[in-house]
Amino acid sequence: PTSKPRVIVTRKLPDAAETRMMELFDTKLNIDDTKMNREQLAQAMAEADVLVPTVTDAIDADLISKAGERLKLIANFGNGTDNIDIKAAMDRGITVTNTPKVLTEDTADMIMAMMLAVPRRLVEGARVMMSDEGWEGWAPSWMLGNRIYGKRLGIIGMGRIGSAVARRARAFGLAIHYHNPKPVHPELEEELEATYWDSLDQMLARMDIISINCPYTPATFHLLHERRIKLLQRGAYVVNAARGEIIQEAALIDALETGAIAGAALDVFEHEPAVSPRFRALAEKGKVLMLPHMGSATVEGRNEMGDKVIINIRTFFDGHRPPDRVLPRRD
Ligand code: 8YV
Repeated sequence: PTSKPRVIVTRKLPDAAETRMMELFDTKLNIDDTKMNREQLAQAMAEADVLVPTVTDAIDADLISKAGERLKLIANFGNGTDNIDIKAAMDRGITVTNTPKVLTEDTADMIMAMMLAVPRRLVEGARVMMSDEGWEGWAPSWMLGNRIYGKRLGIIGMGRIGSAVARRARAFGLAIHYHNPKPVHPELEEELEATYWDSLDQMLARMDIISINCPYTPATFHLLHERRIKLLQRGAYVVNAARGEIIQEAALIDALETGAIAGAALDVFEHEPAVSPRFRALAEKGKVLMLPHMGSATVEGRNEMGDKVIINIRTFFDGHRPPDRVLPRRD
């Protein structure tokens, strides 16, 4: 018997985090990094004092209702907590934490790369250089993309990541517009020279680029649905490194196939890791850039996420409120 909390980690984490967790807690790791199925998750939740899941583990109300008496903390290795039913956890007296802030800048960097890549045809160009045929040489009207500078960027969700994107985008000469449940602090709005749109519909109709930066909640499921996608301009680009479920994917694909919008850069998908073959066909044509949910994937960021998980667990078992406690949303 040990007085250390029993911590079960669902996926392989950075080495440093795992080593530290082994020292501090009675830790069960997942060295193979094989995704746990429902029964394995239920088993883990029956034995653990603390579960450390990731975005690939759906910790729903049903699993939570079957959790063991001793499960007291779900310390998510990730910022988004849409994988966890926080209300159900709270009702059972289980605290939920996440790993905010440490992945903000990395994710914003990736969003900028995505935002530039499709209009400026980065992948198409790189593909030419890697092909057997090779490069035939410069030509005045070859590989022409679309200008970014001076365009209007509409950010859906001006939180930490949205603001970090806005700061970068300003340096690229983009005009910042945003839609949020409510306007951000006037000082931040002034710093970003950002224009607030109360009406998402009205903003969508006027933007050149849309970046999705809101959390996925019941209120944002298919926020960008068919009718709203139809409001977008013909030359518009959509960037999504938030959650796939926020876009009605079938409607986005229709708009891309018919040329109703110009392109999309997507790091997340509605049914990931499955991806529609129609998306792949669009990617072949350079209309879509698809990335495998790697927006926050840096060595530094993952280590810092590990540190956060550990601090949250330690603070909790020291009898204090963990720094990154997550409460259920009111919407
Ligand atoms: C993480 C993410 O890789 O943190 C998030 O919300 O989507 C990703 O950046 C993932 O959550 C790890 O659980």
